[in-house]
Amino acid sequence: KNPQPGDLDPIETASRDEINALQLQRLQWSLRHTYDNVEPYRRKCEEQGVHPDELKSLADLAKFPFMTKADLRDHYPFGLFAVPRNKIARLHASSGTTGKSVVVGYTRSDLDNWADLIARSLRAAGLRAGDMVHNAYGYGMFTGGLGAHYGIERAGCTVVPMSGGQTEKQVQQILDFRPDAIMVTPSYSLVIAEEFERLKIAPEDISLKVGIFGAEPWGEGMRGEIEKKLGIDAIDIYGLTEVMGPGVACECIETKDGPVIWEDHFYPEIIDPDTGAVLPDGEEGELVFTSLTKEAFPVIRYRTRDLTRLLPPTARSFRRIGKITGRSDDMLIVRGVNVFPTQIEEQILRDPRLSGNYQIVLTRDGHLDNVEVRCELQRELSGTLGRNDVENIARTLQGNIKTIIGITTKVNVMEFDTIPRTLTGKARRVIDQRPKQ
Ligand code: ADP
Ligand code: K
Repeated sequence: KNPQPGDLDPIETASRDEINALQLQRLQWSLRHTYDNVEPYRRKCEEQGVHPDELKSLADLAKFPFMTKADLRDHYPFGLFAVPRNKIARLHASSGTTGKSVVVGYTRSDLDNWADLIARSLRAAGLRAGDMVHNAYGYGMFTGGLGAHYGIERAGCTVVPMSGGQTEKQVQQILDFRPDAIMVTPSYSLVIAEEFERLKIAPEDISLKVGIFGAEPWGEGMRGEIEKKLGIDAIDIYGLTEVMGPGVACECIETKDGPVIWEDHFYPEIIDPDTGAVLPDGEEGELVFTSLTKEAFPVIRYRTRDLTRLLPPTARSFRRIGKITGRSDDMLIVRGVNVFPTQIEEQILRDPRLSGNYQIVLTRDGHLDNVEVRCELQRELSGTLGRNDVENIARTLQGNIKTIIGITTKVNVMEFDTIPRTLTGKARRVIDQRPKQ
């Protein structure tokens, strides 16, 4: 399990001084590159009266403006790219705060770095060239599937590009091909584990030795359950589309004590989400990332909205992130997919027969998240429609949510005024009954 000489990139065991020096040099390049080529960010800097020349130390970064999801929405789709469109080798997308998704781009060199960092993450998870990896992250516009795919290849491993869904087939293929590792969301790994149980296959008879899990929060309880049921080491990988995708940070198998941030490519800060002030390491706040090497879509002080802490180095010279304890916005993560309540609201408002009042109820059924959308008929229609009409409204809404947001929901169309209003007039839109991690 322990890394052998040659398994690690030299910077992974470098001194703090060496890391800081590399970070400063790359940060100066990244800030300048963004300022020169991303007009909306340059304007933000001008408004705040700061210029990249003023970045003389890492701490000076605190003077520069943040980037947020709203900036991505305002400049949808390509307005924050720092290279001409014809230099973009690939696009990916994630969910935005309104109907528009967040679109990100990569140059060839960005894709190269991404593959390198996933490969480094796999080595951190104890994998070596020649190992076989079953990749059950969704392929497509999501960063998970293809991001992991090219990194698995880069690590010299055999990739099985399975993608998500079709649990029985996933399990059959694992039995037939005998992969060493699996990459998948933690919740779906337990669905796969259940299928093994159903087939009466004991954990020690499953070929998998390691699983690399991310895209949604999970805790030590879930780690224990996954490890026991699949007979593996369960490793936490963290990332987000705007910053790159999976592989911004990954846990090491020697310590399993929180994802190690690949600090030679991403500079982390923790801020107070209300004031924006930078907090010392160890204190809980909002995680902020600045990309150090990205060409196509550099981010400066990108507010992830993930709440966590920065922890001191252990297995590598880089700092780690603690468990993600929550979010400073209202984004929900449903089976690894990011969902904003306003996206569901937008689909409800498309149907003039529905009043705008609604509630989203999240529950966990076995290991998977279930979403119920409760909405109401307009006052004048209430009590006038037959069962078929009401079911029709529900089916249409369910279909629109599935096509546009990508999640399966149960839609419940109710009579007018059945969803409770609060005295403040501000409805409680989300009822999250999923067990806490
Ligand atoms: P990904 O496909 O890597 O999940 P997205 O952009 O769709 O990328 O979602 C990113 C968000 O997912 C993060 O901001 C965080 O809230 C959540 N997330 C990703 N990985 C983890 C993880 N290992 N632990 C907790 N939350 C995670
Ligand atoms: K996610």
